[in-house]
Amino acid sequence: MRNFTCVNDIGPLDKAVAEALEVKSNRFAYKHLGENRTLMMIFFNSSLRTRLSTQKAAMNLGMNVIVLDVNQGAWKLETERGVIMDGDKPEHLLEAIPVMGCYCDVIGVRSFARFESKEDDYQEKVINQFIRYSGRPVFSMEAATRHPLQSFADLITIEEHKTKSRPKVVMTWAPHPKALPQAVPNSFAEWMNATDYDFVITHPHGYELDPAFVGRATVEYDQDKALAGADFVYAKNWSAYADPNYGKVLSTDRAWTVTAEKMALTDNAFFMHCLPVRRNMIVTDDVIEGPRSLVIPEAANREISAQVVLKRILQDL
Ligand code: AN0
Ligand code: CP
Repeated sequence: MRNFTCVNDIGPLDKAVAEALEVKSNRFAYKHLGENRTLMMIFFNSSLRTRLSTQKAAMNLGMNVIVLDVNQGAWKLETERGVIMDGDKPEHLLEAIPVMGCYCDVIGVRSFARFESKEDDYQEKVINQFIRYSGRPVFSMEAATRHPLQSFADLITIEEHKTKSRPKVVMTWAPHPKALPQAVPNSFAEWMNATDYDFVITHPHGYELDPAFVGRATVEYDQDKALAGADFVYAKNWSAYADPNYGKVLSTDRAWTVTAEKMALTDNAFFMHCLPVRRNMIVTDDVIEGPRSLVIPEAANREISAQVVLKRILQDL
């Protein structure tokens, strides 16, 4: 593997899941693969799980790790070419990227949608510049439109817990006070569409995702109907995608919060969320703390998804 930014980069999902389970059962089997190799993780945005799980995965493979929080201690970076740099940004990404590439063998990048330009976000301008100018393999630690390490961990978690060959997986929008990217729901949809699961998306009117990500999913605007018979409930907030409301919060309607009453409509479904989660906005305390909540195993599988991706990148260096 050279770069990892979307589901297509991982190849057949059955093989990827089998490899993940093998890595999980013996996570130190490849501890020499990363010897004298350096991973550089670049964060333009905050993170708890991604930074810890990816560093742990790299250490399992014997790698050295450098972490840079761009907004804490590094020079502020200009990202647009052609700008007269007389403002507050002393350095351009076009120098910073190849410089970073000099000090490492593999680069992970977290760069969320900025909601300044839908075009820029959906063209993945930042991570694509890393791919183009770093001279190193690059993987996404959540870019503007996708969060593939999360989706891969979600898939592993579903495969570990499903009791039917084709489970019903329902991704539901849930309320949140701040404008969040579409990366997690886009990516989850992209990965679910690559399985043969029964996949349903439910959200209020106005929260339609990019049709390229919705794909073969069934879209149901009635959350109760969508939840009926579900085996997995995947909750997530996202801001509006459609123009003219791109990046806006249109509703914080707590009728969409995942409660025990909502979960009672399902077929004793598991509850999933990528975290961080706002309790009693997205999901009630009793549901997230309940016996069907998978949020912790899901987070634990982030180490595994990262390790499979790093292992494949190292094997192809
Ligand atoms: C981010 C998001 O919704 O994309 C990261 C999730 C993994 N969430 C927040 O910023 C709260
Ligand atoms: N799920 C996830 O990516 O969490 P962090 O934002 O804490 O990395």
